[in-house]
Amino acid sequence: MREIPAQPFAFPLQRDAVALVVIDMQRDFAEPGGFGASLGNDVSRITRIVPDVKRLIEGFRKAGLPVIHTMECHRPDLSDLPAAKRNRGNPTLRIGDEGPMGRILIVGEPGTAILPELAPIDGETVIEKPGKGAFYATELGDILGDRGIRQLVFAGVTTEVCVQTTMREANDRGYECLLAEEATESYFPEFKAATIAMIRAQGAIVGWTAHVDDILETIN
Ligand code: C5J
Repeated sequence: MREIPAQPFAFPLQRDAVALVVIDMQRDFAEPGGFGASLGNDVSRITRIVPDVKRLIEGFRKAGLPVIHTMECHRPDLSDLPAAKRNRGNPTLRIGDEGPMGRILIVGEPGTAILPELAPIDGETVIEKPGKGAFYATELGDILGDRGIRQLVFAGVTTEVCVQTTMREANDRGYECLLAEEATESYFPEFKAATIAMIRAQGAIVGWTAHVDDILETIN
């Protein structure tokens, strides 16, 4: 069995049962005028990880392993957007409002799209999710079950919100989870560091963390 060098100990790779899950690498989180920026965040932190996310995606494709993309987004009629979510955060633009890249976080709008450098290719699964976690109100659990996936490598944004929420639920659902450290980012460096630390604490209580280079070398 191949092992990926990881923290707190080596990750026991099952090459026939692993998938990459790329969380929410959308223009709305990475570009000025989007949702992330409307909350007062420095979005340049997110664009800086694009080359590492791209390397990871291309490595999985080259290895013939599944790549799954998620997008945080809502229906145009906002029927899947609870008031508790829309009204939170006091942003200058709320979810559903018309911004410079179209309606914020609404399916089909330009700003909601995945960054072009990281765009899904034919055959890759794209999960549209109304929550922070990728299992809530989506078909992700069924898709993974149908494909016999038991291990998930995570990349994307933001580390402590949508990535961590998804990873924690995946862990509860019995998946072995590995976070690619250079391929995830937060608007708050201290939140990224804390998330990485808490994931791998207590003997990998939520999962493992590893460097992109080590993941790529082991899968290929
Ligand atoms: C947030 C996300 N932070 N994708 N979404 O609202 O992490």
